[in-house]
Amino acid sequence: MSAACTTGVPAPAATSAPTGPAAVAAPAGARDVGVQLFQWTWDAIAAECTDHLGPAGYGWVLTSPPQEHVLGSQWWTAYQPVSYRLESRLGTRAQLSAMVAACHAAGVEVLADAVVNHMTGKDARGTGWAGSPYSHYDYPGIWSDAAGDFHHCGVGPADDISSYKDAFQVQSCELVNLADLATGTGRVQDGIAAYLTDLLSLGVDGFRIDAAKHLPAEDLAAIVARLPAGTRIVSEVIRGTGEPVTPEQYTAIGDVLEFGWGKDVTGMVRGGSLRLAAGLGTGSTYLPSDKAWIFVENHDTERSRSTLGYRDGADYVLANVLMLATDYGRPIVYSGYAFTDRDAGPVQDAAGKVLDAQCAAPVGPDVTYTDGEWVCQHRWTAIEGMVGWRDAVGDDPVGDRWEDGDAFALSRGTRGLVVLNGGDVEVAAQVPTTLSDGSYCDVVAGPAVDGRCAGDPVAVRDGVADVRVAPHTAVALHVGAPAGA
Ligand code: LAG
Ligand code: CA
Repeated sequence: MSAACTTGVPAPAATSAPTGPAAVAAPAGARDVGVQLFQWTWDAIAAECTDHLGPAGYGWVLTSPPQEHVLGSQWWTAYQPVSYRLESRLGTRAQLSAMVAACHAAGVEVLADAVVNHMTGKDARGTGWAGSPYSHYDYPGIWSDAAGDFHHCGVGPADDISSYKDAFQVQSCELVNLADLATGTGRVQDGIAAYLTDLLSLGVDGFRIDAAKHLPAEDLAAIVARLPAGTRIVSEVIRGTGEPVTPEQYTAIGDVLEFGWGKDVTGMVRGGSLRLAAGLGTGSTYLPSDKAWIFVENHDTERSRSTLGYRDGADYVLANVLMLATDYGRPIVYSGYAFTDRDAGPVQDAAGKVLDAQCAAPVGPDVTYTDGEWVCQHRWTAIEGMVGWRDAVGDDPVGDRWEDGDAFALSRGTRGLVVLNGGDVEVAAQVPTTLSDGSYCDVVAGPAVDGRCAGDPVAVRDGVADVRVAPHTAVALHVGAPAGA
């Protein structure tokens, strides 16, 4: 597929190897869409950056945790670090390094999931993926109880968090029995910073801080202060009603995941009124836009089914279209594999190494996926088309809004218009727009081939777009995708 046809935005020029995190920062408003490639191997991510993410206009990729982990087939072994060796069932250090280089050459930044609040959660001793021996509170050469490296909060019999209304418990007790690092000590801060610095030395651009809510903000700030300025940090702080630890407490450190957005769009869609979602992000209940990273789902909400997911088909696509159209926050597309069992890991070989992802064929909202198949939401026509749309509108703000029944439109300055129809009947409407007169391709319907739109071309005349939008679909036009170009 040609990038020029899809997006009108030229593929990024190959850049020389960046020298540090600041060197690859994207200009504000351009290529700011990320994708979480959940449980993808380093080799598979490298190929995806070159073949799809770069050409489609994705600006960055979030990987699963790269450090040595406990053994087991479940996906969540990655969230139980045994050491900070960059050796996991997703690949070796060399493969990780090669992946970062390949992604950078494709114009895609790399963020790693950094598990720094805790180590393992098993009471029995064991050996990690790379052969390191460990027990619950002893990681030879790294952390030990003898050195005071773990919290033992003394609440309840097992030191587990039992109340999220108590900040001390949330931050100093154990999250599901995971050995909680004493992140207030200089020794632990140095050790964690050394791990993150090692990742930066391979060219990684920044980090999702896993379970950031469970680290006091001042501890995380002390760790981040040990990293070079410009390192991208996005803290995972799940917003909870009435909880003392809030996402806002982490904004001085870097950016923060805004869980409210995906939760609210899901509630509106499930309640049958997508139209209400038009205004998401305009109130004051979320993080400030320049700090917020938004998503329809992540690997946890996909499993708890607390948000829309791939099984929701057309409505899930609409939520993604809206996320990519809004000027609130920075969007992250999620891409995973099909599952029935919540714990099921990705497909592995006999030794437990994850097999390189290969997208199901075809992919899209109407496909039924077999367990283990890679759903590749980031390649779905409508989602990929909207990534190009977003790159084309850049930092133009949301302009005129329009609505009619269950349909509504958002425009972004003079560069893009999207019309979403959450209802059960087709909408045919004259939608006001500041796009110049002409004929445009609908990029939700698919990329143009040889200058011919995949869907019906849409005419704009005298500041009005003449659109037909089928039930539970969207139509999106932008200056980079004129019809017949
Ligand atoms: C996260 N963010 O704060 C991750 O997004 C989330 O996926 C992680 O939980 C969690 N924090 C810890 O990093 C995942 C699974 C848990 C799993 C945990 C540790 O959702 O189910 O716990 O990773 O692997 C599992 C078992 C527990 C058990 C624990 C310790 O499910 O029953 O107590 O392991 O053995
Ligand atoms: Ca903690």
